[in-house]
Amino acid sequence: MSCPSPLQWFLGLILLAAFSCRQQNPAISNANPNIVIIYADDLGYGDVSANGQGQLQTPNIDQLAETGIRFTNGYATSATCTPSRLALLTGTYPWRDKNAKILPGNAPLLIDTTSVTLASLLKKQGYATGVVGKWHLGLGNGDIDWNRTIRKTPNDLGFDYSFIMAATGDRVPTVYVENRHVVGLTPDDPLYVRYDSNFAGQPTALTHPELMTKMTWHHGHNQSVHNGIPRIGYMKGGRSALWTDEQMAEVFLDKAKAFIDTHQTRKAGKPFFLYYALHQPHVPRVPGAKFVGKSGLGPRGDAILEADWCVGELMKKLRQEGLADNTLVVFSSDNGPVLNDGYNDEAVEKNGRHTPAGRLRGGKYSLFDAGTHVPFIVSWPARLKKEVSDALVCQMDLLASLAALVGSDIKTGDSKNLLNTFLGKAAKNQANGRDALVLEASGKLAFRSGDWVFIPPYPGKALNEQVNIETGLSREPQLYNLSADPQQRTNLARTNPVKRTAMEKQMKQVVGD
Ligand code: NG6
Ligand code: CA
Repeated sequence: MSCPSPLQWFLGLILLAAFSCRQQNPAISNANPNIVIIYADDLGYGDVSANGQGQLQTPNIDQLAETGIRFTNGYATSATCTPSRLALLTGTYPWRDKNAKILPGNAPLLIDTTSVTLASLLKKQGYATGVVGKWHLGLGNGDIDWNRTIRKTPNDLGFDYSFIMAATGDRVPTVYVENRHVVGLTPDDPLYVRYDSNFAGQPTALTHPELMTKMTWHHGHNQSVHNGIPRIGYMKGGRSALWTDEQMAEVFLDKAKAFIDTHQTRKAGKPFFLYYALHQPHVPRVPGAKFVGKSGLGPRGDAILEADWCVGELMKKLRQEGLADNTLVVFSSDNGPVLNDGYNDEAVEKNGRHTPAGRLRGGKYSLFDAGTHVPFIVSWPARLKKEVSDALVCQMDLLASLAALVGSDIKTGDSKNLLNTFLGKAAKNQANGRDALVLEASGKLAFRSGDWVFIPPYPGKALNEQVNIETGLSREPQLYNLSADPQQRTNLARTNPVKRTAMEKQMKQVVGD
């Protein structure tokens, strides 16, 4: 028998390499699906048509519920953005960290770089990890020079790739940060950011109201103006890097798709985790041209239709790459809805009969249910059947649950392993979700246990007049039974002291005194 020729050797080696690559590649397995978390900003329970309580149509988000589980008792931990995001990524109650409140655009990174995050744990299990969109968890050490390499970014928390806005659309700096650099910044026009006082000689919405060509402010938002829109905070220079709000949805979507291209299973031989943090429908609501006027509900409704389109485009990309079946997608929102959040954008005037919070009481910033009770869908076509679950689940539980899914043995704090609930194996009743959950709004806490909610007495106004949302604060203790009274209309604290005392005691056991 003759020896193999060099060409035969070469072909043999290629075959061997291809075979061993398949052996090592766990990505297609059911235990290691790709994972995408799509996280909307200020989207209410009733803003998603699958939940059946509003007037808007969100067909692409609804489609996720066709291939998975729609949770009717899904919660963010908090009624504002930063704390909810902290809990989502670290699996820890945000009220344990006194700095976990709405951050300015120049805040230091809130999460310790030694902490376990969703990204770091999945990376450890062999995932390629990326975040695209709204960050709002701080960057650097608090003294960022935006013109240099930024030292502490999502890339220090387990993300291989990041393309983010630092805080919110209404906060400076209005630039994108990719990994450790401001995108498009040129040295001839450096960028400076401050929140305490303006830079000498720089215009603001107060000194130069004529700069507000696209939107005027209603409350707050009267400092630096960019793209005809007044913002929170002061900014100088960096003109080459400033974003265009109308293009933001496409910019983030393109980066999310590019991440899938770069890291998608077949090329990189790894599963991926993408945290796609949409900006919509947070203020300022400036959707792209094709969505303007589409909803009939003004810019807020249009921004939601744009968000729905983004979801559809991302799913289309997964299908095109043959990845849709084995990708687990979680869709949720960081807090409840608000109409007037500081701009004159006709959100109130054009809302019509739409109910952003569905039938729930309150909204963003509120301790009432709509502050934290949000849309929550888990889709995974390869594994899940369409189902509606009323189990009590929280975004904070994704950490322990996904850890269990990918075989990680990390220790988690407040995060509960609800993998069976998220995968629909459990029966459809609350016994399979959490027993209890602490809810937070502006540092004040409420407690849900089973169907019951207890709100301790707090000083403070019952109505946040600026946004016209009930705060949930009262000097009287409040006790509601959500199964009989989802709108929290009947306070049972006086008529059912036994339950009230039990709830109070249970809450203290979790929160401390
Ligand atoms: C508030 C802003 C509001 C919004 C919110 C953060 C004012 C008057 N209001 O302080 O417009 O930016 O912060 O929203 O400035 S969140 O969804 O990121 O938590
Ligand atoms: Ca938010």
